[in-house]
Amino acid sequence: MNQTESTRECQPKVGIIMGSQSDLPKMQAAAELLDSFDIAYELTIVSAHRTPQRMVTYAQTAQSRGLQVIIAGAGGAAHLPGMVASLTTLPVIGVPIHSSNSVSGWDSILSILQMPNGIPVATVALDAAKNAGILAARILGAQDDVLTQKLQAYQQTMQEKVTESIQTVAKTYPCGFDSASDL
Ligand code: RP5
Repeated sequence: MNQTESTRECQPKVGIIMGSQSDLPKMQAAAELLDSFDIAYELTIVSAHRTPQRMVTYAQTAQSRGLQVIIAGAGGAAHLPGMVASLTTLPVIGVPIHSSNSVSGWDSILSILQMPNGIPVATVALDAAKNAGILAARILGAQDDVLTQKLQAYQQTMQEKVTESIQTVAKTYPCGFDSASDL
């Protein structure tokens, strides 16, 4: 493999950022999901409050560096996703983190969710970094048939698992619903 091919294959399409290393145990689920779909990403720490200039530089250079989606996780006074969204036109997915300085998690949920009109952040559930990865894959999949097929296979696998669990439960709790239909 030559250098050009190597560079192209490693070109990150998704930027995963978080306010602190303490967020990583939860945010790594987004990275694992992207790995499973062979989507190249970069991952680093960008703190809105402790490294504000780094946040500005990261967000303002993200698109020119080839990123197409940003996943931003933060806890407590979680300003990182919203501020990054204000500094780029890329789609930003926010992950509220239940962190050491969270009151209950609602603080970070509402900080990320309640954005003003004009600057949206696609907010996933508390600690739901995996869903942020899936959402990033879906955004990229809109322009990528191979990725769309992988996403369809992923959903099919989930459906099959639920079907298996329905059959398992039905053995213990028989019910008329399933026996009366082909569902
Ligand atoms: C937020 O403060 C970070 O995103 C993290 O969730 C939280 C706590 O950070 P540390 O004090 O653990 O570095 O900005």
